[in-house]
Amino acid sequence: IKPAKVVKEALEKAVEKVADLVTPPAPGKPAGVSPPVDPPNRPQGPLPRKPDQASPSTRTATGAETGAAADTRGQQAEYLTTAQGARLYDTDHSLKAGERGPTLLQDHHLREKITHFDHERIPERVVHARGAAAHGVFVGYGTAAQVCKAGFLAEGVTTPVFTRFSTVVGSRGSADTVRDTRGFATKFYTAEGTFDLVGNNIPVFFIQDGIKFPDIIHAVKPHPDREIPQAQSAHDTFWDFVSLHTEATHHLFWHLSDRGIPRSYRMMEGFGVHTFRLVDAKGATTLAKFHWKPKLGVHSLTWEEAQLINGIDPDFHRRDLADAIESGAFPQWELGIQVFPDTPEQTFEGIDLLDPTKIVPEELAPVQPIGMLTLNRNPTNFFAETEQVAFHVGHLPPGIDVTDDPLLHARLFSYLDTQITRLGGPNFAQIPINRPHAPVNDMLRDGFHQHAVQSGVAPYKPNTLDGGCPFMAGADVGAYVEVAQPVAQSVKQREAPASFADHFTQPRLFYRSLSPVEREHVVRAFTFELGKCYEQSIRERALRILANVDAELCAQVADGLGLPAPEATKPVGEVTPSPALSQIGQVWPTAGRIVGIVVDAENQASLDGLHELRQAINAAGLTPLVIAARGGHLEDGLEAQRTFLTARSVEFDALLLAAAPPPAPDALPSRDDKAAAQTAVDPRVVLMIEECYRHAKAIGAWGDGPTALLEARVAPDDLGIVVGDSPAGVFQQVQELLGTHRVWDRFPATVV
Ligand code: HDE
Repeated sequence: IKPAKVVKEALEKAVEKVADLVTPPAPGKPAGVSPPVDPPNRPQGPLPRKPDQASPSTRTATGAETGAAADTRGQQAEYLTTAQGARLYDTDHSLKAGERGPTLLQDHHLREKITHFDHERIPERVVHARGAAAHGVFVGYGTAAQVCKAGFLAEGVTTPVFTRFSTVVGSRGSADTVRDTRGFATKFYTAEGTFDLVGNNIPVFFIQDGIKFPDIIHAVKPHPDREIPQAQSAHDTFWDFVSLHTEATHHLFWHLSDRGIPRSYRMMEGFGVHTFRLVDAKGATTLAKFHWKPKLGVHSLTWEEAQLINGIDPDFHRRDLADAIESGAFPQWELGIQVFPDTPEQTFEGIDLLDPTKIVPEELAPVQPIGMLTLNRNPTNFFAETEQVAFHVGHLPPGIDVTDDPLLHARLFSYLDTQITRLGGPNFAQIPINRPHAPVNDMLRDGFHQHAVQSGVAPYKPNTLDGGCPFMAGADVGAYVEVAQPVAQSVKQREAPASFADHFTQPRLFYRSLSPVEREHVVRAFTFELGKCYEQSIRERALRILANVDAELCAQVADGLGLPAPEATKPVGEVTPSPALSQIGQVWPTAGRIVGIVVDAENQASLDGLHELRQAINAAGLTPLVIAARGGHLEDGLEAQRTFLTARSVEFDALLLAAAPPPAPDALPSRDDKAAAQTAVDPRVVLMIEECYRHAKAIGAWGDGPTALLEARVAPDDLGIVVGDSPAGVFQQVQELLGTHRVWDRFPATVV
């Protein structure tokens, strides 16, 4: 009798649950309009976007504009099912022999759910594990047609793309703003086959031959014994390697410059690094280097900001990219090429074009624009798209070929190889994000995760049984034909050419092309990184390299380390600076910048004109964030988006002070009330001002705002401080200052 009773009760409970599911929604509560307080009991639309994301315009690229339904969520369909499509009535309780009894092995739903979960993680990328990506479009200008026949570069041709940015060293969960090189990989889904431009934000690389890649990566990754430090280059194994391996010096200088700590993925240049060979419609060839030029200019964080952000918002770059796209501030880059005659020597002005540790200064070979990239849609699912995307330098369309750069050749092997492990077999090209948009008709068969149901009996060539199909194409119908490049009669050997031997002239060229403030940052970065090494011999060896590049730089770093500056052993001569290498000195668009506005809810005057100010900031393409002591409602249509507890200066490109808010009760949780009472302005606001000042940011103030400035010991007439009567007038001047990114003149550089 007892078991029957238990079964009956269980059935009754199940029926009750099913009845719950079909209960209609409360009247007057339309689905998906406002966040439900209680969990919904019927399918509803996705939650609305948060207010920050709705500025500067409420436009998103998720609708008809791109044809993608980014808001589609699997969870929105009506009933939960198993992977086989059977509807479920309960997913919270395992099937048990009685309420308190043991769990039954026959519970297929439990086993399917747990088994799938157990296998949810795949190996992260061995390098570039941490990344963020977006969809977009590339439009060709047609200007490349003279040198390259690739169809996607023709005038007005629009090609869908997917771009993934990344750090190199850190693991998938590491912080965004570490000092590192950034990956900049773009998949062009062209009509002639996929083209992957797998580049970095630094135009040179640490090594000249791919066989050394495992060495440099083992050196920079965390120490194998304790697995520390995470996502850092400031440690002994890295400096041990690069101080012994002088061909890394040029990349090292870029890595330690402001390029190693970008403000945003949207504000980075990208480089294909290697020299490629372009082929025109008649078969003539040209050598070329690819460059991405950001419309917003190249901007960086300060080192202190970068370190703070790693703790405060480890997702800073990922969030910045997604928020900008969500708000309609679509980032753009112009694709450009430097072109060189395809001579047998493959050199230009004495620079070996096959050496990936060398640049060709833009003043010698200008970057010529050939198209525009716009990122306009966020991925719908991080794992399916950003994690599973597989780039490969060998994915080339007709018109783009490789050269004999030995680094590029190792890469041509590595990407496919690593993806077989990472994506669980050879069929990853069938994953939606990797599927070419050109028709695929291969004879690759079977293997793990085969999704195609291939018909026919003759996946081989030649055949008669499948009608001889598929046939070979000629160049006239778009076949990819490698350039018939002569190969030098030579001996087999493991050697580098003599033209790869100069490791110091170009680092000097880079360093001497920077403005004094940028050079000062490089000096500090070397001093910081070497200061973090334990081994004295490594520091001394690194200084010997610096002595060869620039005696002044070496002396300053040596001074910081408390070591004597060594003499140069292979000093290089004078160089002609390349102004294009400096990121400072130009005025850039300010779109997409974040402006913090400090208000005091108790002081009505500080709220006056805020609506208009927010509108003006939005209209200028920037994002205003109102900061108050408490979150929530301030007045009609005005909410505080940050509080003194959640806001930190590093989130803002500029700070506006509409008030000098007194200390809130939660201002100083770790200090006694007496100390708090002595402060006229909330100390967290004071800290925000101090940090913005130190990080050379523009600060504006009106109303009581100047009082807060004084509390932070910032003089109202100092450089980059704007004090005025009206919010709009102050913002206008602050926006002008933002055009140059920072007010560097506030702190004149001490380096020569
Ligand atoms: Fe990569 N690199 N790389 N690399 N690389 C990978 O491929 C490799 C190099 C770059 O967002 C891996 O799928 C070797 C230069 C980017 O998914 C791997 C060598 C440049 C990304 C690999 C290099 C890059 C990768 C790891 C020396 C700039 C991320 C996971 C011969 C031009 C792509 C993967 C993404 C990823 C190998 C050097 C850029 C292991 C052997 C130079 C942007 O295959």
